[in-house]
Amino acid sequence: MFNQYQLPYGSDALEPVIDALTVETHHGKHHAAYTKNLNDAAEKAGVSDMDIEELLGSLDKISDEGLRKAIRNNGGGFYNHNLYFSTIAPNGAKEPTGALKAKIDETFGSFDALKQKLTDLATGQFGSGWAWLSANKAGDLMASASPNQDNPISEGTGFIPMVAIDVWEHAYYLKYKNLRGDYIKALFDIMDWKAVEENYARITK
Ligand code: MN3
Repeated sequence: MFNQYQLPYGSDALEPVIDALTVETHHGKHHAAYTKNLNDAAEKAGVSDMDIEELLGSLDKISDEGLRKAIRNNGGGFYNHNLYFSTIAPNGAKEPTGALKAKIDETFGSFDALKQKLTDLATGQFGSGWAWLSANKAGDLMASASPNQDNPISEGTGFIPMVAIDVWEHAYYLKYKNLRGDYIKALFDIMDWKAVEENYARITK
């Protein structure tokens, strides 16, 4: 059984960056549907007890093509949104510190350069998808983008995502309409880098 991340903040808590109706629709409808559809497909495939990262990293072991596709899409949707909603917050830490900050500076030059890189990847992702900051067990960092509900785990990169930028239109269209760039710029204002640092510590432990 896979459990949807429950928001520790109210649906209006991310205003004005993300409006309450978008949070309610995104978390309460889209994310909830991915979770339900994942649980249905996982039960049929006999993989309900697997860890989600392990499951997304071994999709080729699911022999039924329809179930494999359902778990790739809905398992990705479940996992990606758990990450997205758990790394944004009304009063999150505005910048990384410690080991993560040092690695960002080493890899990308600066925190601002990383934000620019993620912005370029997110605005450049054609159609629906995501931009990511990921880490591997050795602590290396990778910035990348994926289509649909894919992510660096289902793509077999060996990296685990720790920052998720959702650029599906359902994430921003009610408020930002076609202005994806404005949404991405604003999204950085509510990212919680303390939560990201906790992800980095977990991935590299
Ligand atoms: Mn979404």
